[in-house]
Amino acid sequence: SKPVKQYTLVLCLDRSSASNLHTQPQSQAQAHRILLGYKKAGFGAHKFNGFGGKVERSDSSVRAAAARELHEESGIWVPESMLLRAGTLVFDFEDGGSAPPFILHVSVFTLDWKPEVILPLDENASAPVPPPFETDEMIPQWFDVHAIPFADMWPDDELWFPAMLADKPFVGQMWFAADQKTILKSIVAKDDSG
Ligand code: 6U4
Ligand code: NA
Ligand code: NA
Repeated sequence: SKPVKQYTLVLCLDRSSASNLHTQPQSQAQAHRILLGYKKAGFGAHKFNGFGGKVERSDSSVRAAAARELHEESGIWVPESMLLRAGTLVFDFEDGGSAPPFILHVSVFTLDWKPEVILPLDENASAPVPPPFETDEMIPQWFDVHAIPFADMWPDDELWFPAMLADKPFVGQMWFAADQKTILKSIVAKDDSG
C-alpha cells in the first residue's frame, strides 16, 4: 500500500466587523473575510489555498508544523495554541503523471485573525510591512467569504469550506485522477469525536 505523508493547512478567518460586534460575541461571529495565498511555485502552483506544507521530523507536533508553515509562507507568527483544529482531509491520487505517489493526510486549522495576535518576532519587526506579506512561496490576499475564488483553487475546497466556515469539525477523503484535477470519488462527513 502507498505511504502516507502528513501535511498542514491553515485558514485565517476575520470575524471582526461593525455589524458582528454589535450583535454577538466575536468568538461566535461568522467570518466575513478569509485569507488565502496565491501559490507561486511547486505543488498546487497558481492556485489559491490556505498556508501549509509537509510536517517535518523536526516539528514537535502537527500544530507546531502548521504554525511554522504559516509563518514561512505569510509572515504571520502566532502562538501555536491559537491554531484551532478544523478538520482532517485525506487525498489519494491515481497512479501516473506527476501525481504524488503517496497519500496526503492534511490537518486543517483555523486562526481567528486579529492583528494583535501576531508575535513580534525580530524578523517581523524589521519587515517593511506587517504580516501577511508576500513570501517566496505565496502572495496573501483577503477574500470576502461570499467571493471565494473556488475556480482557482483545489476542486475539493468547495466540498469542505462550508463546514470549515461554519466551525463544524469535518473529515474528508478525496480520490483524484492522475490529472490532479478530476475528483473520482469523495466523502465529507461531520467529525463527531466531540
Ligand atoms: P516544499 O516542497 O517542501 O516547499 P511544503 O511547503 O512542505 O513543500 P507543499 O507546499 O507542497 O509543502 O504542501 C502542500 C499544501 O497544499 C499543504 O498545505 C496541503 C495543501 N493541499 C494539498 N492538496 C490539497 C488539496 N487537494 N486541497 C487543498 N489543499 C491541498 O485545499
Ligand atoms: Na507549503
Ligand atoms: Na515545508
